[in-house]
Amino acid sequence: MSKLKQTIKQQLTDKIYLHFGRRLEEATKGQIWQACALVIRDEMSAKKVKAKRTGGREVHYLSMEFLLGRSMTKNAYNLGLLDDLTATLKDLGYDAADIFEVEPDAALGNGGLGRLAACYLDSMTTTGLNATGYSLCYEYGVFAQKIVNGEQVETPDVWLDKGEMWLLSPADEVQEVQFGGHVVETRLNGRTKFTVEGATTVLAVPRDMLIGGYKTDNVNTLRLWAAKSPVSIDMPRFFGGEYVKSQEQEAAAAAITKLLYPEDNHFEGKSLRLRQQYFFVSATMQSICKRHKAKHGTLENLHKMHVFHINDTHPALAIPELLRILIDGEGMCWDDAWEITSQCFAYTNHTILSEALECWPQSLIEHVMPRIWQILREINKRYLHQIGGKVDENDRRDMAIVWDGVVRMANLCVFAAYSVNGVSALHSDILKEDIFRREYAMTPKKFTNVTNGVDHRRWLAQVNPKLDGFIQKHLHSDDYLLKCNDLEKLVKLPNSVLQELADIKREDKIALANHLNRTQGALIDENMLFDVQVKRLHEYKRQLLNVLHILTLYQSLRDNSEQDFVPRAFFFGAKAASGYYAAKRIIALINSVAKLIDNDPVVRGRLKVVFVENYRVSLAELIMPATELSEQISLAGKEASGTGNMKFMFNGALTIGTMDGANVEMCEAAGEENMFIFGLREHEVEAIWREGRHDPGAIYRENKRLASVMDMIATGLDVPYEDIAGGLIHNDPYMLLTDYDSYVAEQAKVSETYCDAAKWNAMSLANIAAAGRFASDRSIKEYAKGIWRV
Ligand code: 26W
Repeated sequence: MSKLKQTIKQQLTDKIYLHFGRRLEEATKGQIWQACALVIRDEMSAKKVKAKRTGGREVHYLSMEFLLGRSMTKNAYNLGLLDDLTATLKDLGYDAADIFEVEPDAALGNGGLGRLAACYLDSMTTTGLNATGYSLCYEYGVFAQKIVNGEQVETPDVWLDKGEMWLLSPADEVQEVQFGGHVVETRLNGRTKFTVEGATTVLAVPRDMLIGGYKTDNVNTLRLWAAKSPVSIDMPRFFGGEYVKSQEQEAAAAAITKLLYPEDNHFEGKSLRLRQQYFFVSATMQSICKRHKAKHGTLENLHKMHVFHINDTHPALAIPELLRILIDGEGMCWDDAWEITSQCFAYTNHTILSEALECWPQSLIEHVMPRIWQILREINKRYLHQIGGKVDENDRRDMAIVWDGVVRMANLCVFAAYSVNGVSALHSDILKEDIFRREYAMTPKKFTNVTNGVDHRRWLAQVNPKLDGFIQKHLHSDDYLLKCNDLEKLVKLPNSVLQELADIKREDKIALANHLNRTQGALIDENMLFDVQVKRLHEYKRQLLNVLHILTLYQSLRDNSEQDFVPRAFFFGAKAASGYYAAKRIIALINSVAKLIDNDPVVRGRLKVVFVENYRVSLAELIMPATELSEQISLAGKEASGTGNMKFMFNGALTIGTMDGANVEMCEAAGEENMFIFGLREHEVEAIWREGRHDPGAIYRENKRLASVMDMIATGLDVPYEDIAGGLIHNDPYMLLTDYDSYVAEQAKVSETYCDAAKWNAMSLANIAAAGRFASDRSIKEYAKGIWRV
């Protein structure tokens, strides 16, 4: 046994002995997992103590979501311990994969925005930045999805029982957050002093997760705030027999971080959500300001040493909260406080869907945080004054931060932040030309683009060790793990390597098929083309367009079962927000189509539809390597970037996609000949709306093939879906019918290309070779240099 393995074994023995009072041989699987977590956590703590910090500006990344997934393999991999840990477990008689599966996903996020934050934490740490992530310690992450009779059922997602092992609790850094009450103004030395009386205090307890980087001693922290009442029990009430009432205050406080709201790209305006947001930013800003003041004795130089990054508008209340701390806490005048604040914040926009833009009722803000409301009103007044003469009345109305009793968070961010960016070139252009065009005209320098990226160490090397081995073997080094552009060298490889690539894909397909057979009883033939669409369920992402294509193939096979046909397995994985009825109907439809195909001997064996239950990070890690065709088919202009598209690309899948979000740049990088592009371009979509040419009813009447598929959806399945078909005919806001023919034609090209295995594999290699620029290391370097200036 190697020395490292011996050390790990000794440490595991000690942990089991000290924490569970058992001998290693007597430990349960869960205890072995916990012991592994402790060993790794200790290793990171030790590194953190030793880490030397550079003096530059500190980055604080504020995000309501961090979709982390599992941490064990990630941390072990980054520490360079994964192989030895795996081998040690094997020596002890365990299957390491079995132990690693004990860990629940930390699903503290919904989708793209949350997973991006997790990838960025890794890259910030690996590239050596002094950065801290901040979020909430939700007791329940995004719901666990069950499919019952074809429909989604939500169940609570318990993660803390085990996830807690990663968390440290620095009790001396608890913060106090005030809610409600009323503002009292007193005059003191010619100035007005604002205090809030009658407020309710909620404690913010920090739960810190250490984040280790790859091949570096740098260790950063993700700070998750948990809410707690200062009074856990009302003793007189309890002894008076009011047992439930005696604990109400604690319950009310704990409710704040009870669960993550499952709405993705849809604003709900719930009062508890507003409380979550303020709790989050108030605790964060207070703790940073306190630490800074303790060290420097003043907050006057805060902007020189810190930058606060706002991940979409959800943490935007950090802006008035900082003003509050500077004015009410430090006694600064407005102008001085504003001078500092306006140099502290950078804002990233992640969506232009109007229903996703946060607009809070003024009355709610006033009620929940009266002092913050006053500050917002003052910002708005000064902003309107500043733009006063420069814009007309319509623009003034659209640019206002507060208008007609509504507070618009995006307008607040664009005005107060010194930097505003979108997440792909196309998306950033839309920000400049459309939703923020007026602000862009006034302050063009503020606006930039940073195209998203993904952590390729996790999403390639770690989840696809065979592909990682292939790359290292042929590039004769592992440099690409830190220098993502090294992947470009793969283009020079001779065609003789392509079979190896195909063999790897085949093994990964078998692994996925076996897993889905084991977990949900799916029977999948690994010889089929694996065609995958995994992402949140949303009408704009057009899972329904995919269904239209599947039913087109189905009908074509029914009409002529003798035709040459490339067998395909279609995989869907998607959660629908609990209140999103249309999305839930689409899940039910997909399951109906799956059933139809399974029960039909004519198509069975040539078509297969699998709805992957409870799609999440740990499942994505199995799916990405096994995918051959990645579906990125949103209506052009709607998907800000997409990041799943990049993960597939790193794993050698080919993409069928629209010219939307980062697909545009993927196409530029890999070459159009290596992608399957279809559909309207963004400017064409615009023109159709502008000229009033959108007419889905006409398309339905004229396109026989499409009409027949839609009629089947309406009344030809096990249950009717007339609502879905009718919605398309009468409304179709995401233009599925308009793009249908082009999509089906491109899909035919996919099948044709797949028959030429050599060509397919060459295209796959070309995609991997071009994927380097979609690594989050590249994105983070751009943020560091261009935006954070660190
Ligand atoms: C207030 C409700 C709400 C919740 C979440 C509104 C908006 C959101 C997110 C901003 C939605 C989201 O995750 N957007 C995705 O962000 C990814 C990372 O930049 C992009 O790749 C996706 O295209 C974008 O949809």
